[in-house]
Parts: sequence; C-alpha cells; structure tokens
Amino acid sequence: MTEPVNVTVTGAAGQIGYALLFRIAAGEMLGADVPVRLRLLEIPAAVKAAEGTAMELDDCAFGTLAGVDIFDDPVKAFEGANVALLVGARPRGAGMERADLLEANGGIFGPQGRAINDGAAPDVKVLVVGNPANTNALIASAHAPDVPPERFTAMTRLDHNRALSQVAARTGTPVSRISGLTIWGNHSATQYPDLFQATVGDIPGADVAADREWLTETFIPTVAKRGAAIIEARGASSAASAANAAIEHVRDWTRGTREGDWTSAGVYSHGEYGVPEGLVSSFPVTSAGGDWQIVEGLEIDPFSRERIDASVAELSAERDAVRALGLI
Ligand code: NAX
Repeated sequence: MTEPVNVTVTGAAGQIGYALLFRIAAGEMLGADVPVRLRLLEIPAAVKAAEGTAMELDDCAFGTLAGVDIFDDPVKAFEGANVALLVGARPRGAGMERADLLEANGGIFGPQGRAINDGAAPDVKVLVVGNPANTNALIASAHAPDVPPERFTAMTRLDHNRALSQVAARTGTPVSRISGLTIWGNHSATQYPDLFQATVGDIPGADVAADREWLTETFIPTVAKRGAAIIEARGASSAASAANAAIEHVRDWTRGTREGDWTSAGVYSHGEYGVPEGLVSSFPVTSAGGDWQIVEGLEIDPFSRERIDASVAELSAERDAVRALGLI
C-alpha cells in the first residue's frame, strides 16, 4: 500500500468539519486509491466532540482511511501534514469591531502558520476556509517563511460554485456547459463574480451579462450575499456546500483542473491584474502538476475593473490593519 497522505483539519468538530471529514476519508478529495491519515485539531473544549466524529469515521470502515488522530496543539497537529485545511476560526461576536476580529484570528492563524512552517511536510498545501479567509491565509503565510507563499490559499470556490449555479438557473444551461467564470478579490460581500470571460453553453458570457439590470441588481448581489441567505433559510451557515467547495479546491489543486476551463481560488498575488504583490486575492486559476497558475492575459473591461479594484482595496485595507496590529 502507498504511504498515506497526512491531512490536517482544524475546527474538526464544527459543522463544516462534520460535512468534510467523511468525504475526505472516503477518497473524494485525493482519489479513491489514495490512503489518508486524518489529523484533527480542535480547541480543548471541543476535543470530545471530535472524538465522537472519529468514532463515526471508524464506523464507516472506509478502505481509504489509514487512521485518525486528534490534537489540541497545533504543533503536533501539523506534524508531517501534506494537506492542511484551516477551517476553525474565531467568528465575529456581538459588538466586536473589525480590528478585534482580525486580532483574534491573528492569535489562531499566526501560531498555526508557524507550526506548519516548522513541522509540515515539504510539499504542504494549505487551504484557509475560516473567515476572514484571505487575510487569515496572509497571516499564516507570514508566519511560515520557509514555505513558499503560493502554498497558502483561501477558499473562494464556494462563491465560484454559487455563481455557476446562478448562471445555470438564469439561462437553463447545465453547469457542466459553463466555463470561464471567475470570482475576483476578497471572500466577502465585495467579491466580484465575473461573467464577461465565460462561455455559457454556446453563447459568450458577455451576452448574458448584457442585461445590466440583472447583472448588477440580481446576479452579483445574489452570489455575494448567498451566505446570509442560507443563514436566513437554514438557521445556520453553509456547511455541506462549503465542505464540498473545500474538497473541490484541494482535488483540483492536487489532481488538476478540467481541460479547457479554470476555477477560482484565493492565491498569492505577484502583481497579476494590478493586484498588489503579497495579497491573497481570488483569481482565475488552473492547476497542473500540483501548482496553481493564475490565468493571465484576460481583457478586463471597465465595469469589471472597477469592481475588482474595490474588492482588492478592501484586501489592502485588511492587510494594513493586520500589519498595524503587528500580526504580520
Ligand atoms: P463552527 O463554529 O461550526 O466550527 C468551527 C470549529 O472551529 C469549532 O468546533 C471550534 O471549536 C473550532 N476552532 C475554533 N478555534 C480553533 C482553533 N484555534 N483551532 C482549532 N479549532 C478551532 O463553524 P463552521 O460553520 O464549521 O465554519 C468554520 C469557518 O468557515 C468559519 O470561520 C466560517 O466563517 C467559515 N466559512 C467560510 C466559507 C468560505 O467560503 N471561505 C464559507 C462557509 C463558512 O462561512
């Protein structure tokens, strides 16, 4: 049997963790023939709940699951990690200012970045799901000077999938026939879902986007505010769809994106499309050989430019705030 891949999942006892772990263990993320060893990280108060989840994982008797270990210490949890899914984060509490939120998350993602730096496998790939995801990825990466910053990514795949589904519903086109859609910027309400480069069935996405009222009044806000709509309907935030997006992000990263298409991910900017170097911003990306590549050379129309710039400005402001707090 090949050596198991070590997958560390933080926030393992949370609702996304519960929707995620069984699919990873079943081989849906890394492949049906790839054995996985799960390393779960939780805060001490939630370790018992993680143990319950581990019992259920045992009870599935997955052929691809080589073992489950549970930790409350990031140093141990990230030892030998090949893939790290950083799901656990500090949610915004009542009366919490943005600086408080960034500081609380700095206290989580700084030490986790350091632990990844010191103990993870040389090929470690990191996906940050916990919000504010882009800036948390930036903080973790800043504490991992020996890991290439390209290995720290933030999840915008759920936004990408939400946009695909909205376009499919609007046009009656199966999702499988929609390509070239992009989420730009921050995983926040300022994100910009870009249809202009897309192909929808046999028609250019720009034709679908030509209905500016639908684009600006329905499509863009529906995608950006979908998380709030789910909370309103379900009484809890997105969990299974977020877990699915995390699985797809890592699956595509490790096994490659679909031929002739790209996806969206928050990745390290080297200055592409005018996004300041060093920000973790969502871009159109492909993956081959285990590395993300930003799709370059797309023509950005003024409508899109304005929206990309607004979301990137928010990311720059978050970076300035965490810098001022001494978190990076
Ligand atoms: P839950 O509150 O259900 O679970 C979070 C878990 O993380 C808890 O079990 C908690 O004990 C644990 N945790 C907290 N601090 C930790 C630490 N320092 N180390 C290890 N574990 C820790 O939240 P859930 O619904 O699972 O959401 C998790 C995160 O995903 C949240 O930050 C949420 O905002 C974010 N999301 C991000 C999305 C994205 O597209 N990037 C979409 C879904 C989701 O909203």
